[in-house]
Amino acid sequence: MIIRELRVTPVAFADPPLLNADGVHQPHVLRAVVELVVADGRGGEVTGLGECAGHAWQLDWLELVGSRLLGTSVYETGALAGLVAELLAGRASDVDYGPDASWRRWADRTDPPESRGPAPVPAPAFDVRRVYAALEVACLDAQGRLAGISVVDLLGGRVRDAVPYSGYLFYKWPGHPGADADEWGAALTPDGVVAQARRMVDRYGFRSLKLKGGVFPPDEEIAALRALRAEFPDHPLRLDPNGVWSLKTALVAADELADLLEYLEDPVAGVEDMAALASRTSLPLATNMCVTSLDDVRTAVERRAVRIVLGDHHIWGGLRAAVALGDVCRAVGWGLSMHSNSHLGISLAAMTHAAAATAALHHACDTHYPWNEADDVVVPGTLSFVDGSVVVPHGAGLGVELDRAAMDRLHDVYLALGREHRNDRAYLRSVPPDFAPRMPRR
Ligand code: GKR
Ligand code: MG
Repeated sequence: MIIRELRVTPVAFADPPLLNADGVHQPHVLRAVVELVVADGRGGEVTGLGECAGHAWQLDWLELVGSRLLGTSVYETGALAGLVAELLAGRASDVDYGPDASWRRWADRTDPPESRGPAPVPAPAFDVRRVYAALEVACLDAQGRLAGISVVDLLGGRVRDAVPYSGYLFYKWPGHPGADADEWGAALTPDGVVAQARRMVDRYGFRSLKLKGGVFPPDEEIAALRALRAEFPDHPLRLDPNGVWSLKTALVAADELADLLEYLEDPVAGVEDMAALASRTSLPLATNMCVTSLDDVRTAVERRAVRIVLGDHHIWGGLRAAVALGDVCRAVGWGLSMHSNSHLGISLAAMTHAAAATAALHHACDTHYPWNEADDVVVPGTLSFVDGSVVVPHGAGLGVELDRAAMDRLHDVYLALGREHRNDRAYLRSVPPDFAPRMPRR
């Protein structure tokens, strides 16, 4: 079953002004839809779907790999991983990440350097895995379509029929500057966060809640968690400041949060500060920032830095790697959760298949999908949240179909934008000072 064509279509979909430690989400998220056209051996073909971030470098690298994929077998994902690594080896330093690519430039953050750990700049291998992951998902989707079986079965079979997700709460402006308020409205106070959570829970049935923190001073974020606890006495709660707290701040905050949280995610940056905090709090610490590959496991275990890791197939190198992470976590005694970034339905389906095949995953997974579901590229009807969970799609492969008209529309949006990178920080800085309410900085 030979690969005939790789099509990569960059798209841009609408996103609300969600605040994070780095800035604020821009009005559109850049993603890419990967289509792998494979001969079915009977004179026809199937198309496997994948999805990844739409940064310019990722598109360039997919294009580079695409030209060498043609004629290879869709079943040989091991060889594909080797090919991707070989073609992309050493390329990270050649890539133009843009003059103000904030996600790469933690070094120019405004908080004092002594309050930070090592900058979480991804190693080249990190980027290579991200390219491979999109292709591996498309290969598995195609394999499933060819065999008439589900991706979860290619991953070893399901251990659950439906995957629980957490409601992912964000501090939020009422709308993008210059635009009307969106349907979610503002969330800039504890009451605003609770109202957002109420809406999420009522609409999707989430049974766990995560607040993206690192936006306001810690005591305000702790107040929001207390308000959530009062409103949702039985929901496990999480807070994720994305590593921007100093160790000193985190020690105080951890004491206050000890009776409130299921886990505290990346309160400080770097494995050493996480370890220092872990040794002085009973609160479980989780990460998707200081353990992002197998290379990080040994140090994190030795330093006892974390108790929960958030996997993510986009980052760990595909669905099989995401499932295998469960075995690693079980072996070293870590809990496993799942990280998310803004994504479309192809990735939600992929995340759901991986989680359904991972016995060691005992925490509800993160997803940004409720923020973006109105602008999806998959045919509606397959993916929905019931009691906070997504039922594993039943069809062959990922079980979702591409809505080509929707993809074309979002591709036109991408072209009209003319933007090639995500830059939350530049967007925050571009907001006129008289826009109210302006995000307070620490
Ligand atoms: O979407 O603003 C966001 C998040 O901050 C995202 O970029 C993070 O990667 O959700 C993520 C996390 O858990 O760190
Ligand atoms: Mg996180």
